[in-house]
Amino acid sequence: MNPTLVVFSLCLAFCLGAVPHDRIAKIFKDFDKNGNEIVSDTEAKAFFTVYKQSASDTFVKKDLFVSRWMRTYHDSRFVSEALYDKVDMNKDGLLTDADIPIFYSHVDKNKNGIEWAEFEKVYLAWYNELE
Ligand SMILES: [Ca+2]
Ligand SMILES: [Ca+2]
Ligand SMILES: [Ca+2]
Repeated sequence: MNPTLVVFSLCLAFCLGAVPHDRIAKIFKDFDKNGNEIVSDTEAKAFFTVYKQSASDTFVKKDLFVSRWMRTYHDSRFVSEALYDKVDMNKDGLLTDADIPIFYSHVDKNKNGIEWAEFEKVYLAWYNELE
């Protein structure tokens, strides 16, 4: 195989396959604070609390979430805004503590904590809806 073709094939494999998976893996790792490969309900709540302006706030501001998400995970503004709307599970326009249990049970289908496969499945489903 000539070098140009090798570079092209590598890019094709990497660009199409690996990029979203790397991103999801990083998000999952940030959720899973204690690194036991299961996201507990406490870890899920703590993950979103980080996006509040102050810990006593009752909701996460959309503009803060979006700018921070874009900076941390390099998703586009469009995707980051759409993710906020997705995690706003009760569709009242705000990401609050009330949304987290709904989000949690949506992802954790078999009720044993959120595993990687479950997390990846939901993220990819949401991501693909946006394209
Ligand atoms: Ca964990
Ligand atoms: Ca909500
Ligand atoms: Ca599970």
